[in-house]
Amino acid sequence: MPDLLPTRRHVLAGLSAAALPVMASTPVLAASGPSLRALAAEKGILFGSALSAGTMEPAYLDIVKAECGVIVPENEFKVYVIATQPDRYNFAPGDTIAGFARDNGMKLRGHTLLWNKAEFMPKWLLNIDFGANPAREAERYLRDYIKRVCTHYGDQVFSWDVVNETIDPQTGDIRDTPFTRALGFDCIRIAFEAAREYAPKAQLVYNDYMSWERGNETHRKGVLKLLETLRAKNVPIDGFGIQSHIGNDGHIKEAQNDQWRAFIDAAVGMDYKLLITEFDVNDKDLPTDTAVRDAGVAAAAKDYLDLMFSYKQLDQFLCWGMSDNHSWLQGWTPRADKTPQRPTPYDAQYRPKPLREAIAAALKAAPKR
Ligand code: 9MR
Repeated sequence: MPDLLPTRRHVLAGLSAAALPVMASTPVLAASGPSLRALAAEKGILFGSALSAGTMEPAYLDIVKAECGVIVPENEFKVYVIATQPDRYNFAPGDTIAGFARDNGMKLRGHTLLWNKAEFMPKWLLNIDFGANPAREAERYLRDYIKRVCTHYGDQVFSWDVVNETIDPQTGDIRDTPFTRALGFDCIRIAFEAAREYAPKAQLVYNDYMSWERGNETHRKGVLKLLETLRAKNVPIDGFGIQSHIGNDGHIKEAQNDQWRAFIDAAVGMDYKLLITEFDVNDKDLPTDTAVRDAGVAAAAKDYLDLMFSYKQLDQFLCWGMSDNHSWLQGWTPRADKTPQRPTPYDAQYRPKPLREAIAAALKAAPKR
């Protein structure tokens, strides 16, 4: 039986989804046929989405429950939520998401133990004084933080983004943060070692946003160098999370397929598992017209996913939100024409879009892993 059906009213009225009024009580006008979770599972892929504690209204959760087999907290496991002050740990927002996953039989990913980017550290941590022996104190802090977070969530988190975005896309080098100033590359090693120690059953992942479009060459090079170094130094790491915010640099039509394949080939050649961790499609260089835009988004997604699913090392695929109204892109990279972005599988009224069809088609075409 399909997971979701059009509503009776929808069918009886013979209306197109777009013509329906939106009411608070409107049931989900979701896709008919198998869920994305089921389509993915047939190919050995786990499908899911980010979920944020602030967007848990019932109609949205209906979509998440119908479509997803795995959830990742969008912000609630980040250090700026958990550790707003030194020696204070607030797990309440993260527990809300973890509870939802558990109650609904979904797996849980963790994002992220070390987001090694100054911009996303709480102010107190950014200005931290590691004292007379900064390397020792920075290591002590990092290990202790990772221990607290990993032991709090225990085995429920089956896969951790241990380190996120530590490569500067402009230089290809490791970013400058309080941890790299005190420890250099060692902070990355320490983070993975602590994660292995305190989350011994979890898959450990490096996650970053280098993309397949023009303009990402230096970023890709830097990430590859990092992946090589991690292997050369025997750092405990299992997977490479490719965020997949495609179109994000405004070059949606300028994919560098050959360079991208060479990049992924190199990662799998080093025996990394692959994950799509944060998929969405930024439509800011597509025209205003909704139909044209949705078609452009769907086409870019199909091309991208066909390429990615051709790698059997890829067995997790998460969207960064399931509906347009809950996408980070609305606030972060608004369109010049001021219309809302349409980057996710469902629109703001929770109706499935051509992007959902493209995802379903790519999953159906994917080889089994
Ligand atoms: O979607 C997230 C947004 O709500 C937050 O304000 C922002 C800063 O914490 O982070 C966004 O998620 C990012 C993710 O954690 C890492 N990769 C890029 C994502 C989009 O910016």
